[in-house]
Order: sequence, then C-alpha cells, then structure tokens
Amino acid sequence: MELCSRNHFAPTLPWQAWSSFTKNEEVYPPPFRNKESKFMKCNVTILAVVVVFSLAASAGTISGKVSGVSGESVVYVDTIQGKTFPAPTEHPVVDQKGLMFQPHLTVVQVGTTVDFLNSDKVAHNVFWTSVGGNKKLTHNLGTWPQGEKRSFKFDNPGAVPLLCNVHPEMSGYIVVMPTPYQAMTDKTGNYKIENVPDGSYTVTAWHEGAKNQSKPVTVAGDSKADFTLSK
Ligand SMILES: [Cu+2]
Repeated sequence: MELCSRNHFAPTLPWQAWSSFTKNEEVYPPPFRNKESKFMKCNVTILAVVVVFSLAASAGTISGKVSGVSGESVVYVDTIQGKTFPAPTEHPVVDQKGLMFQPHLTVVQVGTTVDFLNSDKVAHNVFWTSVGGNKKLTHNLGTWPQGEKRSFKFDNPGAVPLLCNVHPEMSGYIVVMPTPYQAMTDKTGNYKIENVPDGSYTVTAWHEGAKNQSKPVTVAGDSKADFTLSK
C-alpha cells in the first residue's frame, strides 16, 4: 500500500522556479510551500491510520459455548488483579410478583445497589445464605408488604441465591460480577463477551444448577472458550 507518492518529498529546484518566473507564470505561493503542506497532510494521514489500527487491536471478544446444562448461563471475566471498575449508578429492580422473583436471574457488577420490590398482595421476605459460596455473607433483608421496597449494595462478587422464608418454593439469583466483561448464553448455549481489552484472564461460567467452571483465556483479538458444566 503506497500511502504517499514519493514526489511529495522532491524539492523544487531553483532553475524550475526561475524558469516559471521568467515565463511570467504564477510562482507565489512558492511551489515548495505547496508541496510542504502535502507532505504534512501525508504525515497526518499516516498518523490517523496508525491510531485506528492500534485502537482496533487493543480490544477483542471472548466467545464459545456452554454445554451440559439447559437454560441461561453467565460467562464472565473473573477478578483482574489490581483492577477495579466503577459501579453503575442505576439500581436494577428484583420484583416479587406472582410468588416469583422477577427476573429469576439478575446479573450486576460489584458495587451495584439492587432494589427489591414486593408487588404481591401478600408479604414477602428476602434472604440469602451465602455470596459466592461464602456463608459468612449470609443476610436477611426482612419481610415487607406490597408496594414497598428495600435496597442492598452488593460489594462481594459471586452468586447470591435469593430465597423467601414465607414461601419456600420461591427462588431467584443475583450474580455479582467482578468486571464489566460478561455475557449470558442464548438458548443454544452460545455466548459472546464484547470489548475485552487484550490480556490474560480467568473466565468463569456460572449456571444455577451446576458447579462453576473457570479457565485461563488469553485475549488477543477474537478468542474462544467452551465450557461443559456438571453438578
Ligand atoms: Cu414470598
């Protein structure tokens, strides 16, 4: 690819300028100045091309398939040592409606505050026995009537199994992500995480009915990672 024609660099020779002058041709602005500005444009073009290429090379995707389970899985880039991400300020809502947690599965980033709403005529409770398998992070938000909500800020990553002690059949999940790089699988188990900066990561697949699975993934452009989950 030839970005710039070589003759931009060719100087105007004195006798060429003199020749134009003696023939009473327009020589101002001097020809070399015009060529100098072409030379500058050429440099700017090269710079722009380099910037575009380096931006394109700095982020990629992680895609693949989660098998062994049916229904939605979440695949995410796990904790990156020494890196934190600002939490979104908006509050996702988990509604208790029709004796169900709606949505059944909510994915949030570490530091997100979730609003728990009760839309049913009966009182509901919200509690969880662990976060990311850590039973020390058990919490009971209490029991409240229709139309009221209570909020909780999730500062620890991992899955939060939501339960209601009034209705033992109710079950929901919040999965708290340590990074913003995550995706849900589609109906066939395929997923794609976009805009992941190039680098080496631990990628984890989570499904409510199976054990987590993690594997190292190096992102350099588009990368692949498949998971087979089991109980
Ligand atoms: Cu309930």
